[in-house]
Amino acid sequence: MKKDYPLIKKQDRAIYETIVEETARQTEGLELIPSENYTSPAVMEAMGSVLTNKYSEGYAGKRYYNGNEFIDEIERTAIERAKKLFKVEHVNVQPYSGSPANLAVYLACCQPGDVVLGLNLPDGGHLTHGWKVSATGIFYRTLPYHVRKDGKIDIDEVRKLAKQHKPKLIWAGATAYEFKYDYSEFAKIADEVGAYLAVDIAHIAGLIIAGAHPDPVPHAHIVTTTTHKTLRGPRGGMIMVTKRGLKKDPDLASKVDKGVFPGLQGGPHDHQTAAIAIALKEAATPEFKRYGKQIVANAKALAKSLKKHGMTLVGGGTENHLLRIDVSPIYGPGGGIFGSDALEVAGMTANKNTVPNDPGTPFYPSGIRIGTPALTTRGMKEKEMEKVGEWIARAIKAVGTYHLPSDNKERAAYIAKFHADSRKNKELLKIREEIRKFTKKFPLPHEKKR
Ligand code: DSN
Repeated sequence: MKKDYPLIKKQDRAIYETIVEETARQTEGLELIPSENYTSPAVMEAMGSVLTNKYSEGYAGKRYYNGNEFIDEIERTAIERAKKLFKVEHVNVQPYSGSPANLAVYLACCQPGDVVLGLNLPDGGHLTHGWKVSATGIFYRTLPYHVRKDGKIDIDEVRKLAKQHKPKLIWAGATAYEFKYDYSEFAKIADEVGAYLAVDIAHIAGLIIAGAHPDPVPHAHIVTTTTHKTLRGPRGGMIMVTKRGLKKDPDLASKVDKGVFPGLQGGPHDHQTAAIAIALKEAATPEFKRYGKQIVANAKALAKSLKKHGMTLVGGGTENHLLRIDVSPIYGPGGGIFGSDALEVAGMTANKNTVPNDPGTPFYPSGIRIGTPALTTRGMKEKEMEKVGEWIARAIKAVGTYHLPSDNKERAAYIAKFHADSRKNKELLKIREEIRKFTKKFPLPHEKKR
């Protein structure tokens, strides 16, 4: 299926041209951002459907607008599919994305000012797990726990903080974490202090379905996820309430629903709900299980290749879909920007990221975060990961002489010069050409013949 946009082309040349360019970027490069993926043509079709025209504030059978007979059916289908797939009691499929889903959990479980525990952002935690500049850190008394030197969550610190501060809510989950979670230990701690345990599986939802990561559902009260990462659906979010959640608080499902609407948002995005339903159907297939397992196998193969080519990895490797390269041995503190920009020039998209005990800052971190969900969707396997690891290492080393000036005033000019130089760097441009040729063998889902 070729993706043309004849109507946009005719009506709005400027937008058309940028879509064409973005399509080429997604096609000819290697997408390494672990929270991105290529969704299916069916999901994209739903996103462009007439469902985007409808308002449907409320829930199925209890709407504030008329004309929702078919929207109700779509939302019920999405909910039933999610309940079956994740084996949970209650699902809300309306959150616009992961951050609002998480904020709705605070509304359901806490009063403003209540204590909440979450993984520290520079250690890999998400903004919405209580980081100080997020609404969650502004309206609630959030306390961070950390990872140990080996990169794994310091569960003893979680227990100590919980006993000392008696949180209402404990988050387990991360946006940059390479290891499996001990959900049963989190659940014990939550029980010991009477807290709700919310597990954010945004990054690993697809791995859980595939059986490639432990399942939090038997342990958590609430599980939140985005739908566009390893789950490979449209951008969106879901909140799930488990049997354990309803046992702790029989009103939890209705508190969650009220947190989403009217707590946080008005009308749901019905085109997004239909696309989520489609993605959930796709995720229930044996093919998807193979996909989830291959993501992890690929990440392990990529870790092996990166180490072979001299890269230092946080925690020494990975148990899931993502890896962080600690580039401080190459660029010194705060040099992640040199690595991630060099990758971009070479045709690989990643993001600079903090590493545990980062000597830099969240804006100038010392790591690069990469992952395999999108490459795996294109059909790449372990053999290709060996090559990808080599390209990454070559690109990082190609600009290995750069170091972030410690003087703030010198930084802007230094980085501007780096940008100009890196765009002319022969080794990076050579890698880019090699990758452009290589990606032709791995079409995106919408390019495949059907
Ligand atoms: N969840 C983040 C990521 O992992 O990219 C974005 O908020």
